[in-house]
Amino acid sequence: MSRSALLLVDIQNDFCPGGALAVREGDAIIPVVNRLQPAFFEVLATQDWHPAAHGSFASQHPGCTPGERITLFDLPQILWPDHCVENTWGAEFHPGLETARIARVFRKGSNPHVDSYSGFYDNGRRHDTGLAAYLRERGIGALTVVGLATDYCVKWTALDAVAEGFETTVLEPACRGVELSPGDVSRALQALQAAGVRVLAEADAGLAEELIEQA
Ligand code: VGL
Ligand code: ZN
Repeated sequence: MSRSALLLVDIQNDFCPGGALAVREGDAIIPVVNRLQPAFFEVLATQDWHPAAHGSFASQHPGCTPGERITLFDLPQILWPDHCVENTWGAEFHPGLETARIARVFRKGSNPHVDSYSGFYDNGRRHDTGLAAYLRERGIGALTVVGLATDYCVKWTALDAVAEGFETTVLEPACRGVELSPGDVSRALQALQAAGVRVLAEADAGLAEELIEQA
């Protein structure tokens, strides 16, 4: 059986209640995620890490408000509140997250001109974080993706993982979404399944843990 890694996506203060881009119940995943960690060969994380003047921030576009859609250097872009600004509290991992086992952190979103939802590539697929090469070097063939937010960074990370040939699982009880429009989370999960990602749902949570314990 191939080595399996757990990828913690953007479990940062700004995506949790009290943060700038709070995801409903974002912090509810933390005990679940902490419990899962020891079952994996390796634990990795991504961190949304923006300069203060990032182009995805509505504040950088006079007259625009968060949630609006614009074109940013030829790519469609949803405007967000200022969030996960490098070296600020909002960009730090949530204090409840167990970080001692994290072998490596892949930061994304540092280029002010392009957003980066996936932990593998920016939205224009020009910059590579090195995650795919890292997994291959370590002999990791399977990736379980958990974290925030289901409909953005979890979704695009898992889609890239499966496209890169990794056996990819998303554990629904260990993810929460933004839901800018109602139904975004369920549409994201459907898109993941259609792409060949194994999505383990709430009802399968016990099963998910069993599977992981056997891995
Ligand atoms: C995310 C919106 C903007 C995420 C990051 O982590 O899902 N969403 N930046
Ligand atoms: Zn961001």
